[in-house]
Formats: sequence, C-alpha cells, structure tokens
Amino acid sequence: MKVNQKSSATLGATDVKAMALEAGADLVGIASAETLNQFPPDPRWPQTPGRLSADAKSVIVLALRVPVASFRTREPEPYQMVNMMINRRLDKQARKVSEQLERQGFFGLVMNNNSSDWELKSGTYGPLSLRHLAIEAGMGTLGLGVNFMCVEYGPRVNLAVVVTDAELEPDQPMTEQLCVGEGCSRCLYACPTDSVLHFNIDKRGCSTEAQVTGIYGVSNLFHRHLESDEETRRSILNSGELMAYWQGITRVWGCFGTCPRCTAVCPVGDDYHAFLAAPQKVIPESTPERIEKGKSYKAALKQGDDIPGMNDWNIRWVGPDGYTGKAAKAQREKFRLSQQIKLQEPTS
Ligand code: B12
Ligand code: SF4
Ligand code: SF4
Repeated sequence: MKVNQKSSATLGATDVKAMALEAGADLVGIASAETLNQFPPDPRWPQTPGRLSADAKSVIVLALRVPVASFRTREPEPYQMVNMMINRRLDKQARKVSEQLERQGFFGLVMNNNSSDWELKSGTYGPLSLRHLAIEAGMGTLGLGVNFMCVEYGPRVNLAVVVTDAELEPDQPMTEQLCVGEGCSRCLYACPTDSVLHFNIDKRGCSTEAQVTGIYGVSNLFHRHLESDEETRRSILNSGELMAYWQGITRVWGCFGTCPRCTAVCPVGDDYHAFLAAPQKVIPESTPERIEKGKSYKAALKQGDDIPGMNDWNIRWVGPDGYTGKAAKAQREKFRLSQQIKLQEPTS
C-alpha cells in the first residue's frame, strides 16, 4: 500500500474536520491526547488514549444526531432501532476518516463506539469514555444524568472517535454548563428506574430499562434458571424473556438503547424546540417523590453541600461556570437566523 508521507504541518485540524463532515458527521471536535491522559474521567480506571497507543497525539470526535421521530412515541422499539443504525453509521464515518488519515501518512484507530472493557470497573467502562472525549473536544457538557449534550441537539446525539498520531490543534472545552440543572430535573422526573442522580447515574438501575437484554438481564435469567426447581426452569424456557434474549443475539434487539426517556424530555437543543416541546411537555412518569428529589438537589447546590458528581475533578465536564443560559440563547438566535435564510431561499 502506498502511503503519502506528510507531516502534521500539512494536515491541520480544519482538514480533518472537513473529512469528518464530508463523511456525514453532524458535529466534529478535536481533543489533545495529552489532556486526556492527564484528566481520565475516573483516575482509578484510566480510560486514556495513551493506553491504546504511546504515539496517540489527538482524538477526533464525531457526533451524529438521533432523528427526533423516535422521541415522539413512547414505544422503545423505534429508538432502539435508530440508535443501532446511528452507531453503525458512525462506525462507517469513523472508518472513512481513518482511511483518509492513512492516505496522508497518519494512523487513525477507530474504537468500538458501544463496547465495555472488563478490565475497567468490571465492564462498566469503555476503553475510552466518548462523552468525556466530546466534552474535551469542545462539543458540549454533561447533563444531570451524565448524558452528553450539545447546544444543537441536546443529548440526542451518539458519538464515535478516531485516535491518531497527527498533532492537530485541539478545541477548547466549554466552561458554561449547558444542562439547565436542578431547577429543570425533567430527566429525573421521566426516568422509569429513578437512576438519574446528581450529575451521576445508577448504572445498574438504568440498564434494566436501557438494556433489557443486556448483560445484567441475561445473567439474571441464567441465574434464575440455575437456581430454580424443574417446573420454573421449564417455564423460563418457554418465556418471553428467553425470546427477548434470542432477539438480542440475533437482531441486537434490547442490548442497547431501549429507553428513550431522559433523552426525549431534555429541553436543550434546537431539535427539542422545533419538534419535541409539544409532545414531551407533560411527563406522565413524574411523581411527587421525584419532584421532591429534584428540589433536594437544588437545595444541596444552594447550600454548597458536597455533591460528588460536581466535585473538583468532575466539574470540568459539568461546566465550571455553572448554567447561565448564554450558550442556549446564542444558539437559538443562530437557529432563528438559519430558518429565516431558509425561508428566503428561492423554492425552485
Ligand atoms: C457502559 C455504557 C452505558 C451504561 C453505563 C452508563 C454510564 N454513565 O457510564 C448504561 C447501560 C447504563 C448506559 C446507558 C445509556 N447509554 Co451508554 N454507554 C456506555 C459506554 C459503552 C461506556 C461508558 C463509559 O465508559 N463511561 C465512563 C465513565 C467514567 O463515565 P461515567 O460512568 O458517566 O462517570 C462519570 C460520572 O458518572 C461520575 N461518576 C462515576 N463514578 C462515580 C462514583 C461516584 C460516587 C460519583 C459521585 C460520581 C461518579 O463521574 C464520572 C466522571 O465524570 C459508552 C460508550 C463509550 N465508550 O463511551 C456508551 C454511551 C455513553 N451511551 C450512550 C447512550 C446513547 C446511552 C443511553 C442514552 C441509551 C439508552 N437510552 O438506552 C443510556 C443513557 C443513560 C445515562 N443517563 O447515562 C452514548 C452517549 C450519548 C450521549 N449523548 O451521552 C454512548 C457514548 C454510546 C455512543 N457511541 O454514542 N450506557
Ligand atoms: S436511559 Fe432510561 S432508565 Fe436510563 S437514566 Fe435514562 S431514563 Fe433512566
Ligand atoms: S432534562 Fe434538564 S436537568 Fe436533565 S439533562 Fe436536560 S437540561 Fe439537564
């Protein structure tokens, strides 16, 4: 294979971003591998580019929006389906960027965008944390339930990364918190498993809805089968649970992304205002207990309590300046102008 040997001087961040947008990404940003090596999201289990390659210099982050249609129904199936398709499409886009980098004389490692590494906190972390990478790449910040969100599409984006030895000018992380925070708490009200914590998440709780045939569900089914009497074992073999597990293996149904709720109700993003504000205005799952929990988070912030999800290490990804609404206002104005331009365009 012939590879053009070019230096980083001839391949800039702008060129690489153009590659990603050309490949179909909606948003792209660049983070420095060095910054990520210094600030692993959880230092006990470092998810660092340096672990993958000593030569890693930059990480290119691609985001692809999840079309709003699946958030206009309360059925989980459309979201699950589109979520899978978006991730596969991101894989292809990342592969295209990698191939182009290679033609320019650099490597581009494409990472599985939805896998976990058993060595990292018993398989609850991926080799890299894509959300934290997107934040370091200046694309957005973490929400109350630690979803990554951006001004354009709120949390309704999926992510992919390409790790490269090309030294590219990194983007600067945002310092403003995009999440409206405790005063909003809509994701907390909508969560069927009460897994949204204070800039943290109960992963096991979430996975019972977000991964109905995920690893916890499957291992519970096997355990029950092993520990049951003969009659129960037979009923398990004829159950809908086993069928769901089968569909998980054969159609990836239920393995990932089966709960759209925290994502659907989040009011950040142009797409929310354009398509979701009316259908998602009322949150039927909301209960007085959940509202009280949101209030207690608000009080904790006001009182200056210790909030582990917002500690000195984590605040970097939540947004150290707190919520001001400035970024959202600027984005709404940008969106309004773009709509006006569209309206003024000739129709033929
Ligand atoms: C494992 C995993 C899950 C697990 C665990 C989620 C999690 N928060 O880690 C489960 C099954 C629960 C899950 C669910 C979902 N996931 Co998921 N998931 C992943 C995966 C494969 C790895 C995540 C990871 O490595 N996290 C790293 C750790 C360090 O992050 P963290 O756990 O959030 O830790 C931070 C805080 O929680 C806190 N913290 C951590 N531990 C502790 C302990 C204490 C005591 C405290 C106070 C705080 C704290 O500090 C950390 C640093 O800031 C990624 C793909 C990837 N490689 O990144 C996709 C990924 C994050 N998931 C994604 C999606 C789409 C989802 C769902 C929306 C799917 C769904 N609806 O069914 C839900 C959303 C749930 C939620 N609110 O987070 C997208 C992100 C989209 C987005 N806009 O954010 C990703 C990037 C996949 C992709 N390619 O797009 N996911
Ligand atoms: S994906 Fe569903 S279960 Fe998980 S935190 Fe969001 S709303 Fe809760
Ligand atoms: S729903 Fe509200 S509190 Fe939850 S992530 Fe979105 S803006 Fe933040």
